[in-house]
Parts: sequence; C-alpha cells; structure tokens
Amino acid sequence: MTSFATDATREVNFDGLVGPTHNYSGLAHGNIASASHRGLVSNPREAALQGLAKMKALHDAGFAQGVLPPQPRPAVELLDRLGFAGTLSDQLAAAWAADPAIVRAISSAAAMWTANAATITPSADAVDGRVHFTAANLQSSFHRAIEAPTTAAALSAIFADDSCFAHHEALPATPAFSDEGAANHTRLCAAYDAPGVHLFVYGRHGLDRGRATPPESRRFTARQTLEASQAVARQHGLAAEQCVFARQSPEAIDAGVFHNDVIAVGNGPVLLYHEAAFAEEETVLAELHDKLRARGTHLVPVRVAREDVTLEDAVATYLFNSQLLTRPDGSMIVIVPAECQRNPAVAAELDRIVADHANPIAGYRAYDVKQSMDNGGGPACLRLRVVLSANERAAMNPGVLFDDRLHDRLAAWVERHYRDRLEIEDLADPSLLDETRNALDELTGLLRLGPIYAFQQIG
Ligand code: SUG
Repeated sequence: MTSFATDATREVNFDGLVGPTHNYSGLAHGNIASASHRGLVSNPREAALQGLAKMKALHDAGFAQGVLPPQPRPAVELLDRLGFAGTLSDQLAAAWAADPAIVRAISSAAAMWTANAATITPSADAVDGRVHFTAANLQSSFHRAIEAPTTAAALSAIFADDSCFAHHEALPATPAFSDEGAANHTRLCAAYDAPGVHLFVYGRHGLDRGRATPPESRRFTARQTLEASQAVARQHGLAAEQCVFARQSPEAIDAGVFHNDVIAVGNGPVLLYHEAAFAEEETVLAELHDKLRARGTHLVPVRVAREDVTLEDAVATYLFNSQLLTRPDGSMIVIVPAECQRNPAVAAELDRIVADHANPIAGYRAYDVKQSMDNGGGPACLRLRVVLSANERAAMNPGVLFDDRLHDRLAAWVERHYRDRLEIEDLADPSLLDETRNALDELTGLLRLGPIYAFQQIG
C-alpha cells in the first residue's frame, strides 16, 4: 500500500534494528523483564526478524517507517580504557577472566530500544524552525551509557542538513542530569504540524537546592531527573507555556515502570495513561488541558483505572508500551505487544477503549516482539518518533526510510549474519566480534550511511 499523502507533515517511526549480540544479561535496573530473563538463551536472528516484521506491517498499513542501525558490540574499544591490553581477542579473553560483567555490558544490543536514543522537538515548535535532537546520555547504566556517542553520530549522519536539523550535545553524564530520551517525553498537539505541548516526565530531582524533595521510589532508583528534562527543553528553546514537567509516581517506578512509556502513551491530543502513572495526576491533567487550550486544542485523556487493569498487569503485558498511530482517516490505532491479548483484563480494557467514541482510538493490533519484550522492550521502546515535514524528509538521508525492497534486503542480511542461539558465554567468543563487524560494515552500505562506526575508520 502507498503511504499517506507525501506532502503532509508526518510522524516517522524509526525502529531500532536489533543487533547480532542480542542477549539476556539481566543488566537493566528497575526493569523486571530483564531481571527475570537473566541468563536465558537468546535468539538474535528471531529478535531482528520480529522487529522487521513489525516495521513491514506498519509500513504496509501506510505508516511512515524508518530504521536505525545497531551499534557495534562488543564495544571492544572500551577495553583499552579499562586497562586491558593486547590484541582484541586477548583483551576480550582478559576482560572475561577478570569480570564477565564487563563483557556482558559491552556486548549489550540495548541500542535497539530507540525510544531511549534521543529527545526530538519538531520544527513546528522550535523558534528557529529546525528539528532539534539531543542524544540521551543513558548514564543510569554502563551498558547503555556507552550508546550516546554512536547514537549522536548516527543521527547526525541521517539528519545532516543543518538548515533543517539541529543536534545538541548529550547532557553531562552524571546522576543529576540522568536522561533516558523520548521514553519520558510525549508531544501532544492538534495535528503534527500544529504547535504542540511537551510532556516531560521525570522520576526524581537531580540537584539538591535546599528545598524539601518529594518522596522518592524505594525499590528502584528513578532514571530520569527533572533537571535533565528541563535542560533538554532549554536546549531546544522550548518556552514554559510549551512544556509540562510531571513527576512519575514512586509507586509505579517501584512496580517496574522504569520509563514513563511503560505506563502512558500520547499521540495528537490523546493521552492514554494508567491512573498510577503520575504523582499528581489532577495537577498534570489540568496543566495539560490549559496549555493545549492556549494552543487551540483540547486534551483527550484516556484513563485506565486500577480496578480495570492493575499496575502489575500493565507492567507484565506492556499495555501502555504501545504505539498510538494516526490513520489516514484521522482515527487512531494502538499497536500493542501480543502479551496484551493473552491477558483477559487487558484485552477487555482494549475492547472498551476502542468501543468508547469519546476518544479517536478505533482499533488495536497485536505484534509478537517477544525476544525484545523479555528484556523489557515493547513496540514503543523499539521506535523513535520524528515528526518531519515533506521538506525535512527530502533533506534527510533516504537510505534509512523503509520500503519493501529495504525490508527484503535487511531480512536477507539478518538471515546471512545472525546466530539463532546465543548464550552468555558466547559473548566472549572473538568470532562473534568478527561476525558483528562484518555484518555492520555491510549494513552501512545497505542503509547508505557511510562509515559511521569507529571500527570502520581503523586501517
Ligand atoms: O533500558 N533493557 C532496556 C529496555 C529499554 C526499554 N525502553 C523503553 N521503555 N523505552 C532498559 O532497561 C536489558 C538488557 C539486558 O538485561 O541484557 C535492557 O537494557
């Protein structure tokens, strides 16, 4: 099927292509799926093909789809800095002998969850009329903090034209400015090219300003800070009337809501959320209502009550880690993980939402992304939303925009290069490093990106 009108401003969903080292290392703080699947055998080939199948289905349904490349793993260049010497094989072996946790971390394929890659402000909201990007520092964990430089390089290569695109430096990688990207950011608007209101959701305060801080989560430390969200808004030139800063409820964080996109999703004027998402629900909703009204539109809140879906079921099924997409007729569809269909309470809630004509959500579709889900990544984690005008789409690198031909080439590439079974011990295998480098070297050609990876510049 052809895509929606090409002259319109559209939301393009850039999905992360799952990398060849996808594994279950149990690395992610506050992420219950990651902890509970630790040590299991993964299937990188299946993971990548599941992701590609979702991209193809959404492209076929007429949605604009892009793809972001995986990062080179294991990130052996870090081994020098960590004091390991010798050839790459020697370094890997020495690191594994010294501390397998180092090798597990530098081998993570976590860059697949591109909702954490960056925060984006569309040009309609920026005073300089450009699209603004800030790569997330992801400083909460070692395995993800190492993503930022390559993410920034990839985004700069794809959105290179500086008359249309502005790239900001990632925030200082320190707990006070802990930033997890678009997973904690939602833009609400009447239409993609209309002025929007930016909902930034944070879990804790980063800096001590001598005032009483509200109670924090206890079981898990929140990842996003208010100071980080405010700094990104400043970088992008957003004014106070364009922003709402909302605190996550500590209860939700402790129940496994490590990003806001595990408990809320927005699109256009619609905010689908669980009643336990925010610390001060009424205040947040009132501020969103006011600020959207000032921009000429009305918020459409779709609230899911605890009595209908418990917080535990929301986290277990990832109901809210769904993609809420606008169809050509203006109605919306929710793309949910297959796990939602298997939970009767969640399936019933989806039916209720679809039947309720007070909101524009007219259907839902479930996709199997289980390899990703088992590490805590649903459909929404796997995509970075970038709202682009026709002019901006023409100015970006077209090699990463999805079509049938790219799908077929990527699927064949995965079949050629990926293993169908990976155990944690395999991460220390030097041939996995060679396989990954060969695969990624070929991929940058397929995506017409040029040599974006550091290893491609050596010798
Ligand atoms: O940061 N999991 C990721 C999942 C990110 C999901 N993203 C969004 N909600 N937007 C994380 O917790 C697991 C890696 C491992 O355990 O091997 C991991 O990093």
